[in-house]
Amino acid sequence: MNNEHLLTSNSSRESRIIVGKVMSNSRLTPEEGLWLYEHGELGWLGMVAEVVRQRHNGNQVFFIRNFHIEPTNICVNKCRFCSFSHHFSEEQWELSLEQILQKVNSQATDVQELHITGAVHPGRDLYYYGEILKAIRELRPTLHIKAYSAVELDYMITKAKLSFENGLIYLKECGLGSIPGGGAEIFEETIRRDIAGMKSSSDTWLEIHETAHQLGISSNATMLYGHVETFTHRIDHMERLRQLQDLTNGFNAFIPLKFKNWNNEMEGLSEVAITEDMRNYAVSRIYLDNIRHLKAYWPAIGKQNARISLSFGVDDMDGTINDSTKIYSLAGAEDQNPVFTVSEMQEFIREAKREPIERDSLYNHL
Ligand code: V47
Repeated sequence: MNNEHLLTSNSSRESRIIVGKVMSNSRLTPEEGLWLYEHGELGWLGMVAEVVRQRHNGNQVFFIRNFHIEPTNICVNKCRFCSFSHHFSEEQWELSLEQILQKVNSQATDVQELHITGAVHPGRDLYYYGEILKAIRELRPTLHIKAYSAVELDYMITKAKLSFENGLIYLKECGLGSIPGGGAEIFEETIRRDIAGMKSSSDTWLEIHETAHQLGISSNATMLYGHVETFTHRIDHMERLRQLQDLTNGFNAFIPLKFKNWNNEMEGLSEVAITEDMRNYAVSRIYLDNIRHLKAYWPAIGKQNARISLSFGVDDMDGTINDSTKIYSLAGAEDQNPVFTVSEMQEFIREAKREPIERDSLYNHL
């Protein structure tokens, strides 16, 4: 029995049409995407997503040796879902440049990537963040710096009264390697205003990524799900990303981020079930036909759930992280000290019957 037959036996007309499209590598419409969320049976969604994953990435699962630096929790924004900023924490703090460099220095020399993201500090500017990049590059010239979400970039570049293009050119000259996917939240404007207040608009987020891509700076895209958004909002979010990717091809990976409900203004909301996480991975994999990698950010969902996600379209396990991020532990993640050694990661991927591939930030195999 071939795959197509397996996926369409005993099934509805809609599911047969969708399988036909996936098999012939044709694009799904937003209505079909919504149908997947509303009517797709979970096991079937997993099988269809796995067809797409295999087409993009064969049997390979990627990971990187990486660590995070979160420079401050002092933030001009007050997002209702955030447990990290000073608004919801007992203390305000900011790392000095010296402390940042100490953190870089304490990492093994074979670490490939540093991910810098944090809060939007009202007292800092573009040139301060440029100096951070320059100092890190001087210390570790081969370390790839994936830094500053579009929301941080919007604040610092606007404050410097530069165009996004010129601000990004300056940061690239200072050592910026790529841009992380944070700050996307949910693009639909009503929900965005509700959960993320006056944070940069969706159009601004997309414009900054588009400009970066045009300058040869690649990036990631996230989606915060499992709060007050609907399936229609998730499809709208992915549709906007899919359209931008058609133009630029600059997104490396899509990263669904599950809303965690500890210690923030939205703590009255329950977290969605693991089945919903898997449904979301599968639909993302099927719908986003032009973004090659789908990442399970294991500090957010836990290692065991990340393992299950490998059967729902995921091919990227992010990285070793080395206990260097607090964004999720403060929000109630299972892993309060997120660490994955390289051998643990390789074993983990092999247990899922996949081939572990250690990568650099641009997905070259190492
Ligand atoms: O934009 C904050 C999310 C993001 C909560 O590019 C929360 O490789 C759930 O963007 N519950 C920042 N999510 C982290 C981020 C990221 C993470 C991993 C990899 C990459 C990448 C990027 O974290 C924020 C927001 O969407 N977030 N608080 C919370 N309570």
